[in-house]
Amino acid sequence: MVHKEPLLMTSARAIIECMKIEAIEKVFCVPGESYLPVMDAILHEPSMKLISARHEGGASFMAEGYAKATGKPGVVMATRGVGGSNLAIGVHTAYQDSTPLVVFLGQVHSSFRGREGFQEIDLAHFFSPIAKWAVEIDDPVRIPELVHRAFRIAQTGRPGPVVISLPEDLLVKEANMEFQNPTVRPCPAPSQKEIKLVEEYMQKAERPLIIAGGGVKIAGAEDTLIQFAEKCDIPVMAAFRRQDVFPNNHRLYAGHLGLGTEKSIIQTVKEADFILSVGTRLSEITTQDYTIFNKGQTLIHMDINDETLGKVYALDVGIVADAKEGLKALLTLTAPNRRNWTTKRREIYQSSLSLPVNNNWNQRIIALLQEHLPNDAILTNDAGNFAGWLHKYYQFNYKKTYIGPTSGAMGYGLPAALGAKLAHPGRIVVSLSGDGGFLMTMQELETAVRYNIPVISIVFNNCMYGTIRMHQEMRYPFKTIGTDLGKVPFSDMAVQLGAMGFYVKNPEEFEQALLGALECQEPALIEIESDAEQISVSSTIQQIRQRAADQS
Ligand SMILES: Cc1ncc(C[n+]2csc(CCOP(=O)(O)OP(=O)(O)O)c2C)c(N)n1
Ligand SMILES: [Mg+2]
Repeated sequence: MVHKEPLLMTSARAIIECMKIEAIEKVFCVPGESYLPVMDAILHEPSMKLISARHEGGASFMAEGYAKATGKPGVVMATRGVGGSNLAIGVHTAYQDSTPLVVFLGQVHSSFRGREGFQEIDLAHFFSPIAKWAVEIDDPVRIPELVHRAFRIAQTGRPGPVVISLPEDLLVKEANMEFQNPTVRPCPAPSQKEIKLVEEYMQKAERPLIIAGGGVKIAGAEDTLIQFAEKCDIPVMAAFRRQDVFPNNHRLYAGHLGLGTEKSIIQTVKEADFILSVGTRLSEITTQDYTIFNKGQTLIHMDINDETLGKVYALDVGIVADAKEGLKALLTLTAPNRRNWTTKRREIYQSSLSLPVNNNWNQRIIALLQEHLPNDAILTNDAGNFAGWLHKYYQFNYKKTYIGPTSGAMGYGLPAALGAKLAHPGRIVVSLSGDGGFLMTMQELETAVRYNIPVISIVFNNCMYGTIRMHQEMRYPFKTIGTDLGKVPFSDMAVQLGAMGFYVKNPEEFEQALLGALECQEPALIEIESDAEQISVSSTIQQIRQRAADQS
C-alpha cells in the first residue's frame, strides 16, 4: 500500500513518485529547458534511468518498443511544440498498436500561455485526436491524481498513449501531494450466458478458426490460447504483425494475415464457418481491406474494449473480456473433432512456405537468422517491402519474440529494438529495416553506442523506397518519381558512430557477418546489398510491368 498521508514536494518530484509507484525504471527523452526539474528529479532517483535519444521520434519508438517488450507503460518526455510534434509518430503508433505509453511534455510558462509563446502549441488539443487522453496540468496539488489517472488510462481497457502537458512554472511549485496505489489492470471475464452462446455456435461449426491479435500478447494469454485451440481442435491465424501470438511450428497454426499474404492462406478465413476473433481490432490489413469475412459466417468477437466490438463487422456474439480470462473460461467447452479441416489448413500454410520465389537471397537470409538466432531472440522491423521476407519465412515459435508496428511506421525497427534490449538485456535483439526507413532514425545508433545497448541492425539497401516504387509500377508502369534513393554507406556510417559495421553482398557473407555481430556484444549493423529488381517477395519490377501490360 502506498503512504496515504500528504507529502510536501515539488510537482517534478511528485511526477517521479507516481512513476516509481507504477514501477517505471526507464524514461526516454530528448531534453528541453521546459522540463529541467523533472530531469533533475530523475537524476536523484536511483531506481530510474534516463535514456537521452537523438530525435523525439526515436525516443518515442524506444518507449513504445520497451512497453511492448515489458507489458509495462513506456514513458517518453520532450519539450513543447518542437519536441511534441517530433514525437507524434510514436503516439500514433502506440494508438494503432494499443501500446501503453505515457508522454510528458514541457509547456511554456503559464503566464505566457495563449500568447503564442516560444514553441507554444496547445499540446492537449494537438494530441487529443491521436491519444487516449491528453491533458494539461495547471495545479500542482493535482499532479498525483492526474498522473496516476494517466497511467491508469494508458493500461486499462484497450491500452494506448496518454499525453500530459506540464507548464514550466508548475514543475518547481510545491504542494502537499497525496499518492495512490499502482494501477491493477482490470481483467474482465465473460459471463456464463456468453460462454453458452459460444458453445452453441461452436458445436454447429464444421470449419472453425481463431484469429488472435495483440490483446492475447498483452494479457499474457499465449499458453491459454494453445490449450484452448488444442482442446477444441481449432486452427489459429495471427493478426497483422502479431505472428508470435501462437507458435508457427504448431500443427494448428494456419498463417499470418498481413501485407501480401498468400491467397491460399486468406482462403482459410473465407472458408471458415465460425470465427473467434480474440484481442484484435480486425484492422484494415488483418481483414485484407475489410474483405475477408462473408455473410454466412458466425463471428464471435472477444476484446477487452467494448468499442472495438462491432466497429468494423456485424457480430453474432460480442464479448468484453481480457483475452486470458476469456480463453480460460472457454476451456470448459468441448468441440467435435475436425481433423480434416485443421490438417488441410496447416498443409496450405506449410506449402506457402515453399512456394518458389525468383530471388532466394532474402529468403536465405531469413533462413540464416532462423538458424543462428537463439529461440528467445526478439525481432523488430520497419515498414517496407524487405519485411515481406521476414513475415513470410521467419517462424516465430516462441512467445514475445516479435515487435512490429501495425501502424506501418518507417524508422521504427532500430529504436524499438533499443527499447526491447533495455527491457531484456540478456536476450539477442535484431532489427530489420530498409534503407529508406533506417535513415529516418539511424541517428539512434549513436544512442545505442553511448549507452552500450548491443542490438543488431540489418539494413536491406536497395537504394529506393521500394514499397512505393512497387505501387508506382503497378499503377504508373515505367513512370518513376520520388522513389529512387542515393547509395548510403550504412556500414561505414555505423563504424563512424562507434558501432560494428558489416557490408555483405550475398548470403555466405551475411552468415559470417551475423556470426560476428552475435559474437561482438556491441551495437552492430549489417548492410545487405539488395537486388533492386526483386521489388517484393513475390514479384520483380519486370513482372509487375508485364502484368500491367497484359491487363491493358
Ligand atoms: C513514416 C513513414 N513515411 C512514409 C511511409 C510510406 N512508405 C511505406 S514503405 C515506404 C518505403 C520503404 O522503403 P525502404 O525502407 O527502403 O524499404 P523497401 O520498401 O525498399 O524494402 C514508404 C515511403 C511510411 N510507411 N512511414
Ligand atoms: Mg529500400
